[in-house]
Amino acid sequence: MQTKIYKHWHILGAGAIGTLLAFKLSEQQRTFSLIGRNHQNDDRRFTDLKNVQHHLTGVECDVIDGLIICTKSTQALDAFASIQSRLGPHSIVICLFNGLGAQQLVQERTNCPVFFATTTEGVSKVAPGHYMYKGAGETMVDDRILQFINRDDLPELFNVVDNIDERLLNKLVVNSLINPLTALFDCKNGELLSNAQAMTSMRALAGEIALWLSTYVYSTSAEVVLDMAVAIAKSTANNTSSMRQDIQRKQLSEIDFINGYWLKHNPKKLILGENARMMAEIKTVEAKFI
Ligand code: KPL
Repeated sequence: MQTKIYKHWHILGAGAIGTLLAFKLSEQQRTFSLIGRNHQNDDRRFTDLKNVQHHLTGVECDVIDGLIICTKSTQALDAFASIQSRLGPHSIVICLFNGLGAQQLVQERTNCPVFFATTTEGVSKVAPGHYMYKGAGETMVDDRILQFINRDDLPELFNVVDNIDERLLNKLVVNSLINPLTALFDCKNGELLSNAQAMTSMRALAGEIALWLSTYVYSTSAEVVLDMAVAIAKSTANNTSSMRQDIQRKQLSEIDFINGYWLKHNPKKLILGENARMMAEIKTVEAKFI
């Protein structure tokens, strides 16, 4: 099959991961448009791992061929709808955001091919419009994308993988056990491990999610699920989770697309009381400022 050439990329969402992508593309001497909240090309500053600061400027380009959505999962569908009229017959869409569920909503809205992606890159906001690279990670995209695009046209940071669904589920497991608890206990990821109440809750979440996975996807145990989250809580001990950051900034969290995913996709009505409690408690906190 003849593939189109994708040289210019539109990045929807000018936050931490969007800015990292813009930086990686500029390093490859590729052009990009970085579309932020005001729908214009946003300028960004980015400090790389060697502590060198870069000024990133996008290029205006009306027609969108390659689109990477890096918004919060809560904003992905609205943001996509706002630029959808600019997509052409060869457009392809990559969803690179936390959680699960919003990707499917984007997919249902368009006839363009939509590919799921996930990342473990560490980038933090240090000032308005300024982001800093905190730790290199891995960014993975579904290898089915190669049916539509040459490998060389993909931004270099993407690794193509044949098990993106499994990787997204693993990330969802980790986020479900760590993120709401760090937000509710207002602590760093590693501090959960010495908090008896948080660990009791984490164990209950692990049991419910192991039941969900064993019922609908693959057989696993609460220990395996818990170990996965404990390992990440240790390796990111000093991190402030994305959900704790959202709550600290008085922004809507991604709880609907994290713990909410297990509850929403549960045709056998498994009892997932601790996940439901996390949802309710985070929503109670959000209701105070939204
Ligand atoms: O992905 C994360 C998040 O904060 O959303 C973890 C892995 C928990 C790291 O902070």
